Amino acid sequence: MPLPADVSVVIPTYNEAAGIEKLIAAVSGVFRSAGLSAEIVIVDDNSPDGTGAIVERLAASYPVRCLHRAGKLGLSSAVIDGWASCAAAIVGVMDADFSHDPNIAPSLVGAIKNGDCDLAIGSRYVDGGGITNWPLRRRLTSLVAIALARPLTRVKDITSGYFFCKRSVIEGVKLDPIGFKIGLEVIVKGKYKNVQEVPYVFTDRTHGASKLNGGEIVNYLKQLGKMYAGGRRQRGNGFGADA
Ligand SMILES: Nc1nc2c(ncn2[C@@H]2O[C@H](COP(=O)(O)OP(=O)(O)O)[C@@H](O)[C@H]2O)c(=O)[nH]1
Ligand SMILES: [Mg+2]
Repeated sequence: MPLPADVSVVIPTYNEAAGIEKLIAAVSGVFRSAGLSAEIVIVDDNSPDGTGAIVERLAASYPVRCLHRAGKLGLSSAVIDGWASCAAAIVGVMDADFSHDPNIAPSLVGAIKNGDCDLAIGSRYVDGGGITNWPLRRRLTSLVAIALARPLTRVKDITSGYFFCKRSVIEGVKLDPIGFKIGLEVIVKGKYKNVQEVPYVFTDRTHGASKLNGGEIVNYLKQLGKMYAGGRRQRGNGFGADA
């Protein structure tokens, strides 16, 4: 058996055929340039546009493998299934649509590797971070979503979908697969001492269509409701330098 990579980055996909090769090339290139051994784990939900087959083909040229699921089962459960298949000491997640700037991935992983934190989050809401070309409605939704979760944590970008953590942060933690916000699950329930937020500028997708719909807002409210009901207030839970 080959040694596991230092880092496994899970990328959930549903109909991302148009941009997936470019993304895999970019992510693997960024890690290689930073001297990090990384595997990319695509979790594809039987995309009708053939994303899964494209990834299978790319596995000959890039450090990527594809987990195939039978149908569209949701973003968070895709990430959880992806992580369950990983052996690396550091695991992470990013979207397939270039919204999450691959260039900051080495900084996120580096912050964990050099002992600064156990959880490193790509953040739109710390100095240097931001959002381009999101319609006003989407920006407002994001700000309201964050305001609603504010009492749960001191992390600024609570709904970030771009982060890395030590495996131990999520090991044995029951993550609820509801909805889109796997980051919130990890931020609130994960076992970590220190967290760091690394700024990046979120760009809206240029290929394909968003899978976020009104139903996800309801799911988010359900997810929050469960967290508040569970009394999982984590204020002061191991927050370190960044807080
Ligand atoms: N495997 C899987 N991936 C999904 C699903 N829904 C969304 N995704 C992926 O999750 C990421 C985020 O979705 P996206 O549509 O960009 O959401 P948005 O950025 O909030 O508009 C993308 O890489 C999608 O392809 C799903 O049900 N299953
Ligand atoms: Mg997106």
